[in-house]
Amino acid sequence: MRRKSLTQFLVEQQREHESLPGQLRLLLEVVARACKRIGYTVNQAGTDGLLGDEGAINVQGEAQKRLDVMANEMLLEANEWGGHLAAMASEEMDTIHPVPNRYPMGEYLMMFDPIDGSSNVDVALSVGTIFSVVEAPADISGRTPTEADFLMPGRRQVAAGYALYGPQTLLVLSVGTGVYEFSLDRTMGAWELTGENLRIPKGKREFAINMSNRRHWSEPVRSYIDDCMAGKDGPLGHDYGMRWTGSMVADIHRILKRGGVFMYPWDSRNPNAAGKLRLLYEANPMGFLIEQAGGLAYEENHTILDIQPQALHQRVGVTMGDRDEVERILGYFEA
Ligand code: P6P
Repeated sequence: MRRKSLTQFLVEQQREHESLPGQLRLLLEVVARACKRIGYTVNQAGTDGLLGDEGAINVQGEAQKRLDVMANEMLLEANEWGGHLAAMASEEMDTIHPVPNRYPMGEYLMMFDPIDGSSNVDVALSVGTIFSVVEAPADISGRTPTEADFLMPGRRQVAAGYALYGPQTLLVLSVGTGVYEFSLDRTMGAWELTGENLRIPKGKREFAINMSNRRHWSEPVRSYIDDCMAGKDGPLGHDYGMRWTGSMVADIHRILKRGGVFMYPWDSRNPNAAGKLRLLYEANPMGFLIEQAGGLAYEENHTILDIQPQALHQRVGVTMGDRDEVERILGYFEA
């Protein structure tokens, strides 16, 4: 049977839910097309000589990959003329990118990480693009957008999602009515619906964390992971598996499909920065999807989506995934 296209899905969502206005539907279609282009570029990077560093350091203090810069340009170029957005912000850009005056200003703001986990590309491992959409402040059309306009809690997101460039090229998104997965049919270049209303499978005893950071973690995190490592004879009474791919998109996708929990917790290396991951470009959009799929997303003992951002590139500690497992971890913070 023919699968639904992304367009048909979004038109039906718009018809059934007033939460998907026409402008937002069109924005998501543009983002999907840009992600398709990024996916092709990533897939061809080896033969097209696009691997390696750009030779610059981004605002995060990370070596910028050539593909980080290209993917960022692709998202800016694809989204600035459509009249859906007032401005964009990117993990790869020092400050925001207002829509150029030659184009109409729209009613949404979009934040994105153009290629999350980009160092994986050089060794042919999965990477992804993460995006987050909020409604712009009502008065934005009469003025130039500012960084402050982006500093909204993740609870205000009207859409979020990611593209995963791996063995399959996938687009996973939510507009607040559940999580939906689309697979790229390369013969037609079309996104086809392959997963409806994804729910995190319960009971998968598997954690994703970079174990080499153990000495930097807080005591509750160390105790939880040590209890997981103790296996079925330990306090948790179960053997646990572990996965760590170096790409949040790949780890979160596995959790949406197979269960488990993802952690990049606060660590002592840089106490002011809380954790490594960025609130606006990684934790909020992924936290939105995880909650939409029945899971929980926390920084220590408070929900990520309710954090009031103080800065565009603010970092945050992250624990998200299976509701029961996250609640188990919360118990270590309350002990
Ligand atoms: P580490 C990629 O750089 C990223 O932001 C996430 O996608 C990923 O989960 C994490 O950092 C990997 O960090 O310290 O293990 O390299």
